[in-house]
Amino acid sequence: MAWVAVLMGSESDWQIMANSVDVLKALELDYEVRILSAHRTPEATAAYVEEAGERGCGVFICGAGLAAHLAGAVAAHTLSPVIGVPLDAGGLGGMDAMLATVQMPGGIPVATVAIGKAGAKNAAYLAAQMLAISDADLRGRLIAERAQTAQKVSVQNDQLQERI
Ligand code: RP5
Repeated sequence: MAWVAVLMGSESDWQIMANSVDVLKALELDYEVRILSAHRTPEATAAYVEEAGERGCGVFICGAGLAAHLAGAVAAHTLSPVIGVPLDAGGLGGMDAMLATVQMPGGIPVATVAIGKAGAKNAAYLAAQMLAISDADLRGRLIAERAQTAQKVSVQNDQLQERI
């Protein structure tokens, strides 16, 4: 089965990017995690993307802050889907990373999710949904997970009604 690469530009991104890994684990997907930087380790980033593709990596999730070129640099080296997670690493609240990640030139797409924790989680769900196109078991796990989420909201609503 295809697996997911979770990449980040710095160790300082891990606290947020761990949310991607938590979702991948819960959905029983195989994954690898690497610190690779578009600017600090450009050759190693390109080499990893190419060899990961040869080893069956189906989707790349890339988290980065500030100038946040990691997702774009990865997308330049693969035809597999790349999902960018903009991170808040400085004074601009992550808007810097979001604009850098989302504004790709035509022909080299990066699917960009929300800044921070919600984006990290959604990157993993989106990767799972992509792989579920050709994996009925995974699709079943995603359906079950959504039903659980709906059930949680319903319980929370009942509890709120009792309090007001
Ligand atoms: C980006 O610069 C990284 O993705 C990180 O979000 C940010 C700051 O990196 P450090 O200086 O904390 O290593 O490339």
